Amino acid sequence: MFEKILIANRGEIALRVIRACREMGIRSVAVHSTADADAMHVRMADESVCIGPAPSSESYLNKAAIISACEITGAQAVHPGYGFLSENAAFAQALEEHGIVFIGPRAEHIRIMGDKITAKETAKSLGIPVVPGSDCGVPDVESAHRVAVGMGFPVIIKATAGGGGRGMKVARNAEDLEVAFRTARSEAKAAFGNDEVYIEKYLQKPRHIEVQVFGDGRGGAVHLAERDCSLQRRHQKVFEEAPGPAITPKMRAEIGNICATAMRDLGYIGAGTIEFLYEDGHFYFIEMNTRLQVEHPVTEMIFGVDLVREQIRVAAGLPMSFSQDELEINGHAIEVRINAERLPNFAPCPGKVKVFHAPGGLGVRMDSALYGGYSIPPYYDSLIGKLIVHGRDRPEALARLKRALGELIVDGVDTTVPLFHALLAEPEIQSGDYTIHWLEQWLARQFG
Ligand code: MV4
Repeated sequence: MFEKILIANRGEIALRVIRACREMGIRSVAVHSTADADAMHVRMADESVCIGPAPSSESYLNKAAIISACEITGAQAVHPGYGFLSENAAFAQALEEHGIVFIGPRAEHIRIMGDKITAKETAKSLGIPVVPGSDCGVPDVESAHRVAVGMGFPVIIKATAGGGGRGMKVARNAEDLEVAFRTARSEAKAAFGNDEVYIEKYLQKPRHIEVQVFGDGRGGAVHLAERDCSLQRRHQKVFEEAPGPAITPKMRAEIGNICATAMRDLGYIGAGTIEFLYEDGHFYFIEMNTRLQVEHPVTEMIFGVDLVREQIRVAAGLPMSFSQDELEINGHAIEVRINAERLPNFAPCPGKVKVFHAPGGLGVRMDSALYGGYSIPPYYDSLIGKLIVHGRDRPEALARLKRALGELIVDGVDTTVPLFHALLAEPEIQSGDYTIHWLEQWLARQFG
């Protein structure tokens, strides 16, 4: 096992990894920008190294500085958390070339899933159901037209290098197609420096369902059911739950086994998430994330497993500490993302936190790097905490969420907490009857 791990991240996810390290008797190294000298992850780690100035391009994304920090401190492995370098194949490869272990999948698997056409092709060849579409890059409007007419409108045009919603355009009919195609291309070029696009049948009222998978890279792979992350605003998740309220045990076992088998065949190492759109009883693969996700705690809560510990184990060449038969869902978990943002526009609201009080009690988990007196810097994303609740069933988890939100105090900055109080009063949230469009439509009704 590693003696020392460097965490190439900040905020709550850095604490999450430090905690797993400490329980495993592994020393932790924090890295930080000059803007984060007073951050909790720096205080909580065993050691810390300043790796650059405030902009993440010069610090948390600075591969050379992070590798130097490993060499200075003698860290044998790097945990990338989520975001930043977590899905950067070149970083995983550079670490390997320096004899440092990347705690994540092999660079090759990161690369395959980073290109959305290759990802889809790979998924399809592994037996995962995919959204009907062009199955390869579409070079011009004429080809786009042929593909679209072939499968029927509406269609969606997506950037090959995209993901997470950037560079997507819907064409409702043949008249819309040319503008949608050209706009998608130029946005893709501007955002990713690659103007390749592909086309899919547009699903009109799906849910976003993602299957958690985990592999040991040596012929072992399991699934840990799904999360429903349909409640999003501008492709940012705000509320996530496991298991999915619309998914039956039979469907869960079917799609879960397909995903686990696919990961076994791929020789996948570590944690991964296979994203689907789910509509009318069918799953359609859209993307795979080759990292630990923000919302991983809801899965941990219903299975009682520590996913970061497992990531570290398999990266060190040890087997996973559970098999598929030992994984059983217990109850229901919900996560809400607490952002330092001002409603109704969700404008970032950095600044000094005067008082911070985290909720507690049975079935309550608060993952946050806040403390009273901390100044939230303006340079990074606005996530300041995740409140995760677990109950014996969904109604109990909802009641516990309401109770815990009432205990949370964040004084000094605006947060998204009032949004969750309002959401919990909605019948569709109480019943679990929502799609990927529900939240944006609700926000439009509330705030116009
Ligand atoms: C789609 C879709 C409908 N049909 N693909 C948005 C983010 C990216 N991961 C995929 N996305 C979508 N792909 C087809 N064929 C609708 C979306 C989508 C969406 C997906 C998940 C969660 C929220 C969403 C909000 C708008 C659009």
